[in-house]
Amino acid sequence: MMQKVRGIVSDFDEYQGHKIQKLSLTNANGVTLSLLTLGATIYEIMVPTKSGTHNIVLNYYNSKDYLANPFYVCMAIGRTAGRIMAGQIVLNGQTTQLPQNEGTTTLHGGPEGFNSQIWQGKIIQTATGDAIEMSHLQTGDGYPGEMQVKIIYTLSPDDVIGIKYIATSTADTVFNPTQHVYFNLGREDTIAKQMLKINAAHIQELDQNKIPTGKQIPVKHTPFDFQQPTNLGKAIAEMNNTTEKGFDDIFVVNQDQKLIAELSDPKTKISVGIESDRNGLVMFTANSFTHDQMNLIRTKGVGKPYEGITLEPQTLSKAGSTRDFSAIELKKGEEKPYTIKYHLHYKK
Ligand code: G6D
Repeated sequence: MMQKVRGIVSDFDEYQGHKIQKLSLTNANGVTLSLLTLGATIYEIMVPTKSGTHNIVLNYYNSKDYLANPFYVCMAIGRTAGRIMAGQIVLNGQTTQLPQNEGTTTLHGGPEGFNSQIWQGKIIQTATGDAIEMSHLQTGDGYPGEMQVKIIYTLSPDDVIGIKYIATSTADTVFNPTQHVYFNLGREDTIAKQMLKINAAHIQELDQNKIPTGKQIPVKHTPFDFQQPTNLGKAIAEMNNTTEKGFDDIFVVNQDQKLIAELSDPKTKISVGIESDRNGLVMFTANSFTHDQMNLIRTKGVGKPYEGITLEPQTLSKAGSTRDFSAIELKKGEEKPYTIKYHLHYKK
């Protein structure tokens, strides 16, 4: 009988007078998923390898480090991932002005987004063993309606991490959550030697504020073509003449295959397959990581460009200049769950 997944809760540290807890799940293979109640942040994904267990996500020494910079490292993102032009949402003909936290844009749910909240965490029981439930009543963020949010994190006996976002609101609102996980599957400071495959033939055209214009661009014969496993160092080098000097783009994923993307490291033999029930994937290669303000454990207290790569499943925004929010609308009292899965593979 396969040993069930076990969950434990421990104290991590304090943030602004609040106790921050760490909740962990471990399966019989020795894989561990850990979360912090600050920002429903994925703190560790530990996989067993020949040379010991390896953390494949970026993390900090302290809770305060997570909010000391604008990079949302491994944090839950919501109510809406991505950027909202002029911070204005239009629902039922009504315009709501949201707080703007990137010039005139609202980024990642604004200044009171999911990442900035302290969530209630608890271990719950499921058929395959323990799971982690993070819950929070999202109010005061400027969005319509009070939103009760639950995020259920699971680790299966066969090494699949599941994240299920469930929300209900007291008024028609918008909901497009994601997890801003920075993966680094190798033992190096950067992801340059890692390979990426994305099942997407187009990216969204973005304006100078990184707002989707509504136009899609074919990736064929461009540095954005990851339809076959592609070396990230080479792809990033092809972006050297751009202002971004790397990727920060929205891929229009084909949902005809189980996985929408796969990241792998040829040396550690670790790979992560991304599964999603939505049509968009943001990829950001940490181009603007700074030397200071980033007390990252991997690089002993500093941040380095390309230290990790985010793969953020979400619903493609039609909004942009079209102001159409129908794709991410959540009607009053409606429940519209979204799921992300990380399929872990490694060599023991
Ligand atoms: C930068 O433009 C990028 C975003 O996509 C990313 O989410 C953020 O850094 C952390 O603003």
